[in-house]
Amino acid sequence: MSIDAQVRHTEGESLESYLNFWSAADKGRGSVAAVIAALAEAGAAIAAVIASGPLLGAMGAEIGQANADGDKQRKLDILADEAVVSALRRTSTAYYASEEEEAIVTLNADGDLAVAVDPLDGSSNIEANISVGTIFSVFPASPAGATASFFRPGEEQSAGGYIVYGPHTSFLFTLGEGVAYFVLDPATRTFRLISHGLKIAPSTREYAINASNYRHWLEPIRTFIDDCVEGSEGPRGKDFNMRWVASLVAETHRIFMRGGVFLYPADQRAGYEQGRLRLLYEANPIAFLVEQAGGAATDGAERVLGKSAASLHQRTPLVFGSAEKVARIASYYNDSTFNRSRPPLFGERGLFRS
Ligand code: AFP
Repeated sequence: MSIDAQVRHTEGESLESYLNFWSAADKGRGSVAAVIAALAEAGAAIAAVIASGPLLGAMGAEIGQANADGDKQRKLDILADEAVVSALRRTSTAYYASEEEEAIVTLNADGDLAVAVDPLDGSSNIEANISVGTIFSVFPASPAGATASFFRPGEEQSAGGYIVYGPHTSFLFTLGEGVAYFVLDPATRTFRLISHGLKIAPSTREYAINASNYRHWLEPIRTFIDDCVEGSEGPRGKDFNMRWVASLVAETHRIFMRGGVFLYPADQRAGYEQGRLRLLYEANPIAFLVEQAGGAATDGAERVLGKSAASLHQRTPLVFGSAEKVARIASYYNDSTFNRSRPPLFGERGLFRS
């Protein structure tokens, strides 16, 4: 991890002090700062429940309904959604979009923000005691209403971030001025600053993908992974390592801490034509954070932050992380002459080792 020198913030500073400093610079910033504080409060409450695990009952138990996206809802999904909504009700959030809600919910009609949230990402990992998280994206509310507030390019976000409930609870967010990294102090239940201006290592030898989907992938992804797997004997001329937690927040946090690239591409399974992850409350905030840290995020054809959602739970293929690696993967997509049986191209790829 490398950190930009920033003198105005000190390690251990409270989230409250950090947000007060930021919002004092401009009158319009207060409502965004209040949303970050509310999400932190909800996150601390969710972290406390997760820390108790099965002592509070079977939090990973499916409760019979499928959410708007077709995934089975678990007890903790609902609890997390309720914690987030009740915290946001006390802010100037006009519109709330959630993985757990079929449609946009109006919270405070006079509010000036629109907040999209995946309250509990990776919930299928709960019983295994593997990290799960909350992901969020904040847009200015549009005078044109709820839909227009969300269906716009991700680059118009005011803030984005995630909370990871792992061995400790980490909170990374961006207000468009770099990435701030906080950790929850369990003694005081307050978030304290670890660093400001977090950067993602530009290059990496580590990738994350669910390799059991190999046979469903399209040619560019298969070839990229084949090249990695061949390691020092293949066109890349070096060895790679692979990780897959199946929890987007945990993968993202690992990439922030030590570099790497994450891939959830489109594939040939029914329902995966646009990958698995959701644009509004997963890809958008992750892409915003990653770009703010010097990394990159693409759907293979275009920059994620240039995309506009056309539906609330829209999926998108997602590749993000170390900038050089993301550019390299995009170049596999852009190679229209791709044909694995043609050795010259294989050799040509080998010329651009990164
Ligand atoms: P859940 O919240 O249903 O566990 O889904 C999490 C997730 O959307 C994302 O965090 C992972 O990257 C992805 O699913 C893993 O899914 P696969 O099982 O397809 O690898």
